[in-house]
Amino acid sequence: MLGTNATTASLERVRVDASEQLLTTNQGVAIGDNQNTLKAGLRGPSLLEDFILREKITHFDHERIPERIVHARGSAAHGYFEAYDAMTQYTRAAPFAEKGKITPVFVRFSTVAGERGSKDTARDARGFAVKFYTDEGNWDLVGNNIPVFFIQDAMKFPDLIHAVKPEPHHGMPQAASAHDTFWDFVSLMPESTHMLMWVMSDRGIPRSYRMMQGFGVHTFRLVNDQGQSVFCKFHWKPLQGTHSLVWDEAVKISGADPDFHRRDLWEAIESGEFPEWELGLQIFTEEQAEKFSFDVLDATKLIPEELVPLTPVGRMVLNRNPDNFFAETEQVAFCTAHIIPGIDFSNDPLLAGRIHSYVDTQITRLGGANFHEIPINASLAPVHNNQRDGMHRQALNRGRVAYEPNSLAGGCPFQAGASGFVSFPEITAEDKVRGKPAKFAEHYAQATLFFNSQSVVEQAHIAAAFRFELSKVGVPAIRERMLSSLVNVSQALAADVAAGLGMEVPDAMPTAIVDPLPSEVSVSPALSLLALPGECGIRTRQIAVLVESGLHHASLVSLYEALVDAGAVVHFVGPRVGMFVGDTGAGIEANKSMENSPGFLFDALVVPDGSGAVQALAGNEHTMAFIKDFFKHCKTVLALGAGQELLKMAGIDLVRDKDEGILLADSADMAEVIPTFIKAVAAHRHPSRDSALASK
Ligand code: HDE
Repeated sequence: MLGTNATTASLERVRVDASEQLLTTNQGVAIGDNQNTLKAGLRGPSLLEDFILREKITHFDHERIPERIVHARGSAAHGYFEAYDAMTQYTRAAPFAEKGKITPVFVRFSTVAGERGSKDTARDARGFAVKFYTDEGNWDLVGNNIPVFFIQDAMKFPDLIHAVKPEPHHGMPQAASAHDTFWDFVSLMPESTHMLMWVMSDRGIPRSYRMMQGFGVHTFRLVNDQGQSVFCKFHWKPLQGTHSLVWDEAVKISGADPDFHRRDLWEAIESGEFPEWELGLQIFTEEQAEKFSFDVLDATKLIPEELVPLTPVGRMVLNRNPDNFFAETEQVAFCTAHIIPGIDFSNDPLLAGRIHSYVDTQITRLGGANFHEIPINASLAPVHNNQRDGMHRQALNRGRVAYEPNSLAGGCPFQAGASGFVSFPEITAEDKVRGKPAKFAEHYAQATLFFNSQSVVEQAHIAAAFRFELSKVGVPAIRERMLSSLVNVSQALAADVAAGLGMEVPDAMPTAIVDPLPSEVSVSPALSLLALPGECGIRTRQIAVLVESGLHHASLVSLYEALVDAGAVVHFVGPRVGMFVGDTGAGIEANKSMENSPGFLFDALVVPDGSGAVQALAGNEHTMAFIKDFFKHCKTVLALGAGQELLKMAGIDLVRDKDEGILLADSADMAEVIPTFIKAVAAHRHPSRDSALASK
């Protein structure tokens, strides 16, 4: 079986396989008739004694549990983490104890604002929650795909979420921040500006869960076995490259395939293409942190990699899909309070609120205090304590002792002392206050750093996203207030957005701090998606090959073989599904149709040679829209021989055929064009063709 690890054995106990088995009630009684209610006569009333009907309906009536208040829509997979080296110098945490150590993990990715059945490709942050089943208990690293957050203090979280969720009077819009209440709130909260820049960038619409970075966001502590501590930030880097959609594509995909990211993750793992991430740590001391121009306890700030570089410490591979979506993905309960010896918290006030929130919400969602016993949540390390009873208790704790100290059970279970979890003895002796440290008052420097670190195309996409979102805001004063905040980030950005809204650029919003400390870094290439090293080949890339009877068969066969060899997933897309006959009389079967799978669902397009096929495709109502989206979304297109005519008909100006990623070739030249095509697809997209550049 694909990807076994230590969790496979522990979950085996609850796996159920009904093959060759009789249908039974929950009490194990075999059911004779699963079609008809018990009645007094064939046309008579149904009988109350029908325990089979009543058990079935009663269970059905209770099949739904409350969805998560945030991150309701998600997808998950099993896998493992492998340490590159022992990190004992910094931490005694079990996963980093020795080189090559393997720790099983379960990872859930999610959107934040949308409900459980909402679309995958909404503009939003993405959750990136990792449960490590370590030898010393469960450690949950509950992160996002963006390294900063909207707010500095947990006190504001319910306000933020109430503002972004559908407006309470009419329940709209679903899975979208483009509405008045969200922008009202964030425009009054300048600390959210940095995170807004990330969400409005293409990071807010990832290509795949497999192609996102992950971040622990907060500053955490590492503690070694001598009790010495350093600060650290956690970063996950996808080995598949970090790639995003473009907005027009994301909107269209949400209609054609709301499960786009869920399907992508599932299919990759089913086909043995296991996604992989490298874990990197930014390690720094408290003394270093004090000198930074920002506060490391402020979750709206990141630490530029130029200031504290990443130390790669291991890799994570996801190699097994869940057996059951509800039992695993839905019932998994992550919690920032789940830490293990060697990891500790910092005093980030946002983190403090999270330490409370997760268990609290899960008690409602999972129906009581015993959800740690649900198989997906159970620790692989043994659990012994004096907690007892409660709803749905599974453990059969034996004996009469459920207290400590005791003599009747020989003092067991006994506390571990220094070998157990010991909180880092940080010295704290200050007045009880409600307030913020001075550096928290600086709200714009890193928003500007982010914007200035983007390429021209990325900046144009950020401006377009602000324009789109604010154009959906009905109250002009909110638009204006947000613009006045953006002036503090970049005059050019504010001007661009204002022009798109038909407004004047207002005066800058007054800032909370007049004389901020100078930033250490003014440009950080690591913040630009397009500047990230991205040569990741074409494994799992979805390539559409248009097919129709009369196509040039030999050229497609050689292309198909080369692409499959390179790990791509090739789809033959026809005017309908089923067989088509090529020029040699050989058949090619379309597994998709242009109607059921529009062009924007694929990463690249091949238009076949063969005049009969081209003529028939030209007459199909879907062909032009199918082709145009590849061009619009700057994806790679290869047109062979007569197929080039279709590009012309779609309005693609072949005089500009030098455009990056538009490849024209004769069927005779396949050997030459295949490597060029593969290279172009590996580039993901060709931003030099982006229409946003036209106005630059
Ligand atoms: Fe969460 N968050 N959060 N959050 N969060 C939840 O817990 C909360 C925050 C994150 O796949 C909830 O079980 C508060 C930051 C992820 O199951 C809830 C605050 C980051 C997931 C909750 C934050 C996250 C959640 C809802 C501010 C990135 C999904 C259901 C103080 C570092 C985990 C649940 C999964 C889920 C509270 C802010 C990430 C309500 C109070 C910052 C990935 O407890």
